[in-house]
Amino acid sequence: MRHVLVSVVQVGALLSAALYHLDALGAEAPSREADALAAASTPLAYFLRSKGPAAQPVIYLGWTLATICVLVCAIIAGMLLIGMFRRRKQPDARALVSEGGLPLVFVGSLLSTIALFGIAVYMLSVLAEVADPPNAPELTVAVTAYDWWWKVDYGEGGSHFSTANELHIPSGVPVLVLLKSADVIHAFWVPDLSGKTQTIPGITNRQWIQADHPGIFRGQCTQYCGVQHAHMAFEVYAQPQPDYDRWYAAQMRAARAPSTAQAIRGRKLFEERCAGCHTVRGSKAAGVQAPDLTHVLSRRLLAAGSVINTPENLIDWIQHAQEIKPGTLMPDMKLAPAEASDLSAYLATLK
Ligand code: HEC
Ligand SMILES: [Cu+2]
Repeated sequence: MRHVLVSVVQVGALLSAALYHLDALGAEAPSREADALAAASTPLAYFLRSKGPAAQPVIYLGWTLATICVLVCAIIAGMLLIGMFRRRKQPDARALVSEGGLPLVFVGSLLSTIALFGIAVYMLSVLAEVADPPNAPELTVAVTAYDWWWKVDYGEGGSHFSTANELHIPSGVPVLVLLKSADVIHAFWVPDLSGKTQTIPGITNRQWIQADHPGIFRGQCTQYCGVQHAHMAFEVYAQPQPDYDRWYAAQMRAARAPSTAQAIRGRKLFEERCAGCHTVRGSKAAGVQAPDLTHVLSRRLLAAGSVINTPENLIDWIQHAQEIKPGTLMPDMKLAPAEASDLSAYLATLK
Protein backbone atom coordinates (compact mmCIF):
# COMPACT_ATOMS: atom_id res chain seq x y z
CA MET A 1 0.00 0.00 0.00
CA ARG A 2 2.79 2.39 0.90
CA HIS A 3 4.43 1.66 -2.46
CA VAL A 4 1.27 2.56 -4.31
CA LEU A 5 1.01 5.82 -2.37
CA VAL A 6 4.64 6.70 -3.11
CA SER A 7 4.11 6.00 -6.81
CA VAL A 8 0.99 8.15 -6.90
CA VAL A 9 2.90 11.01 -5.29
CA GLN A 10 5.80 10.59 -7.76
CA VAL A 11 3.52 10.56 -10.79
CA GLY A 12 1.77 13.64 -9.41
CA ALA A 13 5.08 15.45 -9.00
CA LEU A 14 6.13 14.55 -12.54
CA LEU A 15 2.83 15.73 -13.98
CA SER A 16 2.94 19.05 -12.17
CA ALA A 17 6.56 19.57 -13.29
CA ALA A 18 5.53 18.87 -16.89
CA LEU A 19 2.57 21.24 -16.63
CA TYR A 20 4.81 23.90 -15.12
CA HIS A 21 7.20 23.66 -18.06
CA LEU A 22 4.39 23.70 -20.61
CA ASP A 23 3.06 26.78 -18.90
CA ALA A 24 6.48 28.43 -18.87
CA LEU A 25 6.74 27.88 -22.63
CA GLY A 26 3.54 29.75 -23.27
CA ALA A 27 4.45 32.57 -20.89
CA GLU A 28 6.33 35.70 -21.87
CA ALA A 29 9.98 34.67 -22.17
CA PRO A 30 12.50 36.65 -20.11
CA SER A 31 13.91 39.22 -22.51
CA ARG A 32 17.51 38.03 -22.33
CA GLU A 33 16.88 34.33 -22.75
CA ALA A 34 17.08 33.45 -26.41
CA ASP A 35 16.86 29.80 -25.40
CA ALA A 36 13.43 30.19 -23.92
CA LEU A 37 12.12 31.61 -27.18
CA ALA A 38 13.69 28.89 -29.25
CA ALA A 39 12.33 26.19 -26.97
CA ALA A 40 8.77 27.22 -27.75
CA SER A 41 9.18 26.07 -31.34
CA THR A 42 10.76 22.69 -30.38
CA PRO A 43 13.82 23.24 -32.60
CA LEU A 44 15.40 19.94 -31.59
CA ALA A 45 12.33 17.80 -32.26
CA TYR A 46 14.06 15.53 -34.74
CA PHE A 47 11.24 13.04 -34.37
CA LEU A 48 8.57 15.34 -35.74
CA ARG A 49 9.88 16.63 -39.04
CA SER A 50 12.82 16.91 -41.37
CA LYS A 51 13.62 19.79 -43.68
CA GLY A 52 16.17 18.20 -45.97
CA PRO A 53 17.20 14.97 -47.68
CA ALA A 54 20.02 14.17 -45.23
CA ALA A 55 17.57 14.07 -42.32
CA GLN A 56 14.60 12.36 -44.01
CA PRO A 57 15.90 8.74 -43.93
CA VAL A 58 16.92 9.23 -40.27
CA ILE A 59 13.36 10.20 -39.35
CA TYR A 60 11.93 7.08 -40.99
CA LEU A 61 14.53 5.02 -39.19
CA GLY A 62 13.61 6.62 -35.86
CA TRP A 63 9.91 5.94 -36.31
CA THR A 64 10.48 2.37 -37.49
CA LEU A 65 12.74 1.59 -34.52
CA ALA A 66 10.32 3.20 -32.08
CA THR A 67 7.43 1.21 -33.54
CA ILE A 68 9.34 -2.07 -33.34
CA CYS A 69 10.40 -1.38 -29.75
CA VAL A 70 6.85 -0.50 -28.69
CA LEU A 71 5.51 -3.64 -30.39
CA VAL A 72 8.13 -5.84 -28.70
CA CYS A 73 7.30 -4.35 -25.29
CA ALA A 74 3.56 -4.78 -25.89
CA ILE A 75 3.92 -8.40 -27.03
CA ILE A 76 6.15 -9.31 -24.08
CA ALA A 77 3.83 -7.57 -21.62
CA GLY A 78 0.85 -9.39 -23.14
CA MET A 79 2.54 -12.78 -22.92
CA LEU A 80 3.60 -12.07 -19.33
CA LEU A 81 0.00 -11.28 -18.43
CA ILE A 82 -1.24 -14.49 -20.10
CA GLY A 83 1.42 -16.42 -18.20
CA MET A 84 0.39 -14.86 -14.90
CA PHE A 85 -3.28 -15.70 -15.33
CA ARG A 86 -2.70 -19.20 -16.62
CA ARG A 87 0.05 -20.26 -14.24
CA ARG A 88 -0.09 -23.81 -12.87
CA LYS A 89 -0.79 -24.46 -9.20
CA GLN A 90 2.49 -26.29 -8.59
CA PRO A 91 5.74 -25.14 -10.23
CA ASP A 92 7.07 -27.94 -12.44
CA ALA A 93 10.51 -27.52 -14.03
CA ARG A 94 9.94 -30.34 -16.52
CA ALA A 95 6.68 -28.98 -17.91
CA LEU A 96 8.49 -26.98 -20.63
CA VAL A 97 9.82 -30.21 -22.20
CA SER A 98 7.09 -32.67 -21.30
CA GLU A 99 4.23 -30.46 -22.46
CA GLY A 100 5.86 -29.43 -25.73
CA GLY A 101 6.63 -25.75 -25.05
CA LEU A 102 10.26 -25.97 -26.12
CA PRO A 103 9.70 -25.29 -29.86
CA LEU A 104 8.11 -21.97 -28.89
CA VAL A 105 11.41 -20.91 -27.29
CA PHE A 106 13.23 -21.64 -30.56
CA VAL A 107 10.60 -19.81 -32.57
CA GLY A 108 10.91 -16.81 -30.23
CA SER A 109 14.70 -16.74 -30.48
CA LEU A 110 14.57 -17.05 -34.25
CA LEU A 111 12.05 -14.20 -34.54
CA SER A 112 14.23 -11.92 -32.36
CA THR A 113 17.31 -12.78 -34.38
CA ILE A 114 15.58 -12.03 -37.65
CA ALA A 115 14.20 -8.76 -36.27
CA LEU A 116 17.58 -7.62 -34.90
CA PHE A 117 19.38 -8.60 -38.10
CA GLY A 118 16.77 -6.76 -40.17
CA ILE A 119 17.20 -3.66 -38.01
CA ALA A 120 21.00 -3.81 -38.40
CA VAL A 121 20.71 -4.03 -42.19
CA TYR A 122 18.21 -1.15 -42.26
CA MET A 123 20.44 1.02 -40.06
CA LEU A 124 23.49 0.38 -42.23
CA SER A 125 21.52 1.18 -45.36
CA VAL A 126 20.38 4.50 -43.83
CA LEU A 127 24.00 5.27 -42.95
CA ALA A 128 25.01 4.59 -46.55
CA GLU A 129 22.09 6.65 -47.84
CA VAL A 130 23.05 9.78 -45.89
CA ALA A 131 26.81 9.39 -46.32
CA ASP A 132 26.90 11.16 -49.68
CA PRO A 133 24.73 13.90 -51.13
CA PRO A 134 22.56 13.14 -54.19
CA ASN A 135 24.66 15.51 -56.31
CA ALA A 136 28.06 17.10 -55.76
CA PRO A 137 27.96 19.95 -53.18
CA GLU A 138 28.31 23.38 -54.76
CA LEU A 139 29.58 24.98 -51.60
CA THR A 140 32.06 23.91 -48.93
CA VAL A 141 32.08 25.58 -45.51
CA ALA A 142 34.53 24.89 -42.68
CA VAL A 143 33.08 24.82 -39.18
CA THR A 144 35.42 24.72 -36.19
CA ALA A 145 34.10 23.97 -32.73
CA TYR A 146 35.54 25.92 -29.81
CA ASP A 147 34.69 25.84 -26.10
CA TRP A 148 31.77 27.05 -26.40
CA TRP A 149 31.02 28.55 -29.79
CA TRP A 150 31.32 27.76 -33.50
CA LYS A 151 33.64 29.45 -35.97
CA VAL A 152 32.44 29.34 -39.56
CA ASP A 153 34.93 29.91 -42.40
CA TYR A 154 33.92 30.71 -45.97
CA GLY A 155 36.12 30.89 -49.05
CA GLU A 156 39.87 30.73 -49.29
CA GLY A 157 42.80 33.09 -49.69
CA GLY A 158 41.73 36.59 -50.64
CA SER A 159 38.03 35.77 -50.54
CA HIS A 160 38.13 34.18 -47.10
CA PHE A 161 36.05 35.48 -44.23
CA SER A 162 34.99 34.09 -40.92
CA THR A 163 31.84 34.44 -38.84
CA ALA A 164 30.48 32.81 -35.69
CA ASN A 165 27.51 30.68 -34.69
CA GLU A 166 25.71 31.34 -37.99
CA LEU A 167 25.90 29.10 -41.01
CA HIS A 168 24.36 30.64 -44.13
CA ILE A 169 23.60 28.35 -47.03
CA PRO A 170 21.68 28.64 -50.29
CA SER A 171 18.46 26.62 -50.04
CA GLY A 172 17.80 23.61 -52.24
CA VAL A 173 21.41 22.56 -52.81
CA PRO A 174 23.71 20.26 -50.85
CA VAL A 175 26.45 21.98 -48.85
CA LEU A 176 29.52 20.20 -47.58
CA VAL A 177 30.51 21.08 -44.02
CA LEU A 178 34.11 20.30 -43.00
CA LEU A 179 34.11 19.80 -39.25
CA LYS A 180 37.11 20.54 -37.06
CA SER A 181 37.73 21.13 -33.39
CA ALA A 182 40.05 23.64 -31.75
CA ASP A 183 40.07 21.96 -28.35
CA VAL A 184 37.99 18.99 -27.22
CA ILE A 185 35.50 16.68 -28.91
CA HIS A 186 32.23 18.39 -29.82
CA ALA A 187 29.47 17.25 -32.14
CA PHE A 188 27.65 19.15 -34.87
CA TRP A 189 23.92 18.59 -35.08
CA VAL A 190 21.15 20.35 -36.97
CA PRO A 191 18.21 18.02 -36.24
CA ASP A 192 16.05 19.33 -39.08
CA LEU A 193 18.83 18.91 -41.63
CA SER A 194 21.06 15.99 -40.67
CA GLY A 195 22.24 13.49 -38.09
CA LYS A 196 25.08 14.13 -35.65
CA THR A 197 28.76 14.30 -36.57
CA GLN A 198 31.61 14.65 -34.11
CA THR A 199 34.31 17.27 -34.36
CA ILE A 200 37.58 15.72 -33.22
CA PRO A 201 40.87 17.59 -32.65
CA GLY A 202 43.34 16.82 -35.44
CA ILE A 203 40.74 15.25 -37.73
CA THR A 204 38.52 16.84 -40.37
CA ASN A 205 35.11 15.18 -40.52
CA ARG A 206 32.58 15.73 -43.26
CA GLN A 207 28.84 16.19 -43.10
CA TRP A 208 26.62 17.43 -45.89
CA ILE A 209 23.40 19.31 -45.26
CA GLN A 210 20.65 20.56 -47.51
CA ALA A 211 17.62 22.64 -46.66
CA ASP A 212 14.83 22.11 -49.16
CA HIS A 213 13.27 25.50 -48.40
CA PRO A 214 14.46 28.79 -46.93
CA GLY A 215 14.31 28.98 -43.16
CA ILE A 216 16.24 29.18 -39.91
CA PHE A 217 17.29 25.88 -38.37
CA ARG A 218 18.68 25.53 -34.90
CA GLY A 219 21.85 23.54 -34.36
CA GLN A 220 23.37 22.37 -31.13
CA CYS A 221 26.60 20.84 -29.85
CA THR A 222 25.56 17.36 -28.90
CA GLN A 223 28.65 15.94 -27.25
CA TYR A 224 29.29 17.05 -23.68
CA CYS A 225 32.28 19.40 -23.88
CA GLY A 226 32.37 21.31 -20.60
CA VAL A 227 30.31 23.62 -18.42
CA GLN A 228 28.75 25.68 -21.21
CA HIS A 229 28.02 22.76 -23.53
CA ALA A 230 24.30 23.54 -23.32
CA HIS A 231 24.95 27.10 -24.52
CA MET A 232 26.80 26.00 -27.61
CA ALA A 233 24.08 26.48 -30.17
CA PHE A 234 24.12 27.92 -33.67
CA GLU A 235 21.70 28.66 -36.47
CA VAL A 236 21.61 27.61 -40.09
CA TYR A 237 20.09 30.24 -42.39
CA ALA A 238 18.92 28.75 -45.65
CA GLN A 239 18.25 31.53 -48.15
CA PRO A 240 17.33 31.79 -51.83
CA GLN A 241 20.53 32.12 -53.86
CA PRO A 242 20.24 35.91 -54.50
CA ASP A 243 19.76 36.62 -50.76
CA TYR A 244 22.64 34.32 -49.94
CA ASP A 245 24.86 36.10 -52.47
CA ARG A 246 23.96 39.47 -50.95
CA TRP A 247 24.78 38.20 -47.47
CA TYR A 248 28.06 36.77 -48.74
CA ALA A 249 29.11 40.00 -50.40
CA ALA A 250 28.28 42.00 -47.27
CA GLN A 251 30.27 39.66 -45.03
CA MET A 252 33.29 39.76 -47.35
CA ARG A 253 33.67 43.51 -46.87
CA ALA A 254 35.99 44.76 -44.16
CA ALA A 255 34.46 46.97 -41.47
CA ARG A 256 33.91 50.60 -42.45
CA ALA A 257 36.06 53.07 -40.52
CA PRO A 258 33.92 54.81 -37.87
CA SER A 259 33.12 58.48 -38.56
CA THR A 260 31.96 59.98 -35.24
CA ALA A 261 34.47 60.99 -32.55
CA GLN A 262 32.75 58.72 -30.04
CA ALA A 263 32.93 55.67 -32.29
CA ILE A 264 36.59 56.42 -33.06
CA ARG A 265 37.29 56.44 -29.31
CA GLY A 266 35.38 53.15 -29.12
CA ARG A 267 37.54 51.58 -31.80
CA LYS A 268 40.70 52.63 -29.93
CA LEU A 269 39.33 51.03 -26.79
CA PHE A 270 38.46 47.90 -28.75
CA GLU A 271 41.98 47.70 -30.19
CA GLU A 272 43.45 48.03 -26.69
CA ARG A 273 41.15 45.76 -24.73
CA CYS A 274 39.56 43.24 -27.10
CA ALA A 275 42.06 42.74 -29.94
CA GLY A 276 44.01 40.05 -28.10
CA CYS A 277 41.11 37.70 -28.74
CA HIS A 278 38.85 39.26 -31.40
CA THR A 279 39.31 40.31 -35.01
CA VAL A 280 37.63 43.20 -36.78
CA ARG A 281 38.81 43.19 -40.38
CA GLY A 282 39.74 46.71 -41.40
CA SER A 283 41.02 47.59 -37.92
CA LYS A 284 44.16 46.66 -35.97
CA ALA A 285 42.26 43.97 -34.06
CA ALA A 286 43.35 40.55 -35.28
CA GLY A 287 42.90 38.09 -32.40
CA VAL A 288 42.07 34.53 -33.36
CA GLN A 289 40.79 32.87 -30.18
CA ALA A 290 37.30 34.37 -30.27
CA PRO A 291 34.51 35.18 -32.74
CA ASP A 292 35.33 37.53 -35.63
CA LEU A 293 33.30 40.66 -34.86
CA THR A 294 33.65 42.43 -38.24
CA HIS A 295 29.88 42.17 -38.81
CA VAL A 296 28.69 41.25 -35.33
CA LEU A 297 25.61 43.44 -35.70
CA SER A 298 24.34 41.28 -38.56
CA ARG A 299 23.95 38.31 -36.22
CA ARG A 300 20.60 37.43 -34.63
CA LEU A 301 22.03 35.87 -31.48
CA LEU A 302 25.14 36.35 -29.38
CA ALA A 303 27.48 33.97 -27.59
CA ALA A 304 26.35 30.78 -29.33
CA GLY A 305 22.63 31.32 -28.90
CA SER A 306 22.79 32.59 -25.30
CA VAL A 307 21.17 35.99 -25.84
CA ILE A 308 19.34 37.89 -28.56
CA ASN A 309 21.55 40.48 -30.24
CA THR A 310 20.18 43.87 -29.15
CA PRO A 311 22.34 46.93 -28.30
CA GLU A 312 21.48 46.48 -24.58
CA ASN A 313 22.27 42.77 -24.55
CA LEU A 314 25.49 43.37 -26.47
CA ILE A 315 27.00 45.75 -23.95
CA ASP A 316 25.52 43.69 -21.11
CA TRP A 317 27.28 40.60 -22.48
CA ILE A 318 30.60 42.43 -22.75
CA GLN A 319 30.44 43.56 -19.13
CA HIS A 320 28.82 40.46 -17.61
CA ALA A 321 29.78 37.52 -19.81
CA GLN A 322 30.57 35.43 -16.74
CA GLU A 323 27.11 36.03 -15.33
CA ILE A 324 25.28 35.27 -18.57
CA LYS A 325 27.43 32.26 -19.51
CA PRO A 326 29.43 31.25 -16.41
CA GLY A 327 32.80 29.77 -17.27
CA THR A 328 32.89 31.15 -20.83
CA LEU A 329 36.39 31.99 -22.06
CA MET A 330 35.56 35.68 -22.34
CA PRO A 331 36.22 37.57 -19.09
CA ASP A 332 33.85 40.24 -17.73
CA MET A 333 35.22 43.47 -19.24
CA LYS A 334 35.32 46.24 -16.65
CA LEU A 335 34.25 49.44 -18.41
CA ALA A 336 33.58 52.91 -17.05
CA PRO A 337 30.15 54.24 -18.18
CA ALA A 338 31.81 56.58 -20.71
CA GLU A 339 33.91 53.73 -22.07
CA ALA A 340 30.83 51.54 -22.38
CA SER A 341 29.02 54.13 -24.47
CA ASP A 342 32.08 54.74 -26.67
CA LEU A 343 32.37 51.01 -27.25
CA SER A 344 28.64 50.71 -27.98
CA ALA A 345 28.93 53.51 -30.54
CA TYR A 346 31.77 51.67 -32.25
CA LEU A 347 30.08 48.26 -32.17
CA ALA A 348 26.97 49.85 -33.71
CA THR A 349 29.07 50.50 -36.85
CA LEU A 350 29.93 46.80 -37.27
CA LYS A 351 26.93 46.03 -39.45
C1 HEC B 1 40.40 36.66 -23.34
C2 HEC B 1 39.80 36.75 -24.63
C3 HEC B 1 38.69 37.77 -24.86
C4 HEC B 1 38.71 39.13 -24.64
C5 HEC B 1 39.83 39.97 -24.06
C6 HEC B 1 37.45 39.62 -25.11
N1 HEC B 1 36.68 38.61 -25.58
FE1 HEC B 1 34.84 38.73 -26.41
N2 HEC B 1 34.75 36.75 -26.59
C7 HEC B 1 35.75 35.87 -26.24
C8 HEC B 1 35.28 34.52 -26.44
C9 HEC B 1 36.08 33.24 -26.18
C10 HEC B 1 33.96 34.61 -26.91
C11 HEC B 1 33.00 33.46 -27.22
C12 HEC B 1 32.25 33.24 -25.96
C13 HEC B 1 31.21 32.18 -26.02
O1 HEC B 1 30.31 32.23 -26.87
O2 HEC B 1 31.27 31.29 -25.15
C14 HEC B 1 33.66 36.02 -26.99
C15 HEC B 1 32.44 36.54 -27.44
C16 HEC B 1 32.20 37.87 -27.65
C17 HEC B 1 31.03 38.40 -28.27
C18 HEC B 1 29.89 37.59 -28.85
C19 HEC B 1 30.21 37.32 -30.29
C20 HEC B 1 29.23 36.44 -31.03
O3 HEC B 1 29.27 36.44 -32.24
O4 HEC B 1 28.42 35.78 -30.41
C21 HEC B 1 31.18 39.75 -28.30
C22 HEC B 1 30.21 40.75 -28.91
C23 HEC B 1 32.42 40.07 -27.67
N3 HEC B 1 33.04 38.91 -27.29
C24 HEC B 1 32.92 41.35 -27.52
C25 HEC B 1 34.09 41.64 -26.84
C26 HEC B 1 34.55 43.00 -26.61
C27 HEC B 1 33.87 44.25 -27.08
C28 HEC B 1 35.71 42.88 -25.88
C29 HEC B 1 36.58 44.00 -25.35
C30 HEC B 1 35.90 44.98 -24.54
C31 HEC B 1 35.98 41.47 -25.72
N4 HEC B 1 34.98 40.76 -26.30
C32 HEC B 1 37.09 40.95 -25.09
C33 HEC B 1 37.00 36.18 -25.80
C34 HEC B 1 37.40 37.46 -25.43
CU1 LIG C 1 30.64 21.49 -27.62
